[in-house]
Amino acid sequence: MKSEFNKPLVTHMYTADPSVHVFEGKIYIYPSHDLENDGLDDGKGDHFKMEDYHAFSMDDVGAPVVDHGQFLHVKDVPWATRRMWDADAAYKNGKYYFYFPAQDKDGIFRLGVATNDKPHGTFTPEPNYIPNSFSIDPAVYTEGDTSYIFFGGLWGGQLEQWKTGKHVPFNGDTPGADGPQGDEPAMGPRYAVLSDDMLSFKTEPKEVLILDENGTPLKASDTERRFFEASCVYKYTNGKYYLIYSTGDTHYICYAESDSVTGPYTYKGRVLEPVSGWTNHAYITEFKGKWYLFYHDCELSKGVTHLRNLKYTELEIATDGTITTVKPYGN
Ligand code: FUB
Repeated sequence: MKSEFNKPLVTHMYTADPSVHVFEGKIYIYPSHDLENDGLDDGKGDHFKMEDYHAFSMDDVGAPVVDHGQFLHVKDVPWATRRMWDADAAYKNGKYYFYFPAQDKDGIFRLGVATNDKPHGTFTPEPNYIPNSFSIDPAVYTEGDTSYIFFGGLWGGQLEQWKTGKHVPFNGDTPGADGPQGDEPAMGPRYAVLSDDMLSFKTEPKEVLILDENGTPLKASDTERRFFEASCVYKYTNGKYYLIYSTGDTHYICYAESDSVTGPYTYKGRVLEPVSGWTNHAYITEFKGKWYLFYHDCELSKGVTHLRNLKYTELEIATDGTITTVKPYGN
């Protein structure tokens, strides 16, 4: 195991929720930026106070990490007020696109997009959020001419408030009480096809189904396997698609397999065991024929859940797509 693996990757600021792409032959990382604050850890995410994004790059695995500086701040986004959580970048038609969540003036999470002609440097946000967008954790997967955006997160991520397809506010005290319970099917992430200009949804958001080994949707009570947040998709060399996601309150990163990018996906197992801090969030990327897992934990802050740091390690993936579960602190 290389010495740079499983160590804080960025140490001069708190970084979380990696999204990672190979752009211009380098590894580009677009994390969230955690800030110190005294928000309540109340299951609604009030302690995750984030207001800007920095881009980072590495010329190669193990090379120094370059901080390209802040490229988007909430004050520059006309519709957004706070909580710039997990985001993702994409490249198409000679342009770079950055998709991010934020709360609007009514406290409702929406997804925004900003564009640039380089993978770093100032991104220009669209003046309005993406129509029909909601919840958190956007992740884009492109194949050929088609780009899909996956998104959604429970509890503070507000996905339950959209379970009917329309927004139903929730003012209760128990996070998730407005979502499915017990034997009811758990909620899956949502996906939409992006428009050709990448600035809007071409299709209505639909649910991504995650099934168990019998072909039955995972149940809400199956909290060690059901989706909670942080979904993203990659295609492996066996031609199959893999959805990875966090189980939130049980703290695992799991994966599920499908022959189709939009699912249904079948649960396969765990990618990553729990890390220090409450949230677990990961991204899988191929670089020069090897596969890497980027994730975060709270090593630098000594366990403060809302002050996280990125880490990465090489993944072992078998030819049939089976992932050897990463135990971040050894056995
Ligand atoms: O960073 C804030 C939230 O924590 C993210 O949006 C979630 O995925 C979790 O990592």
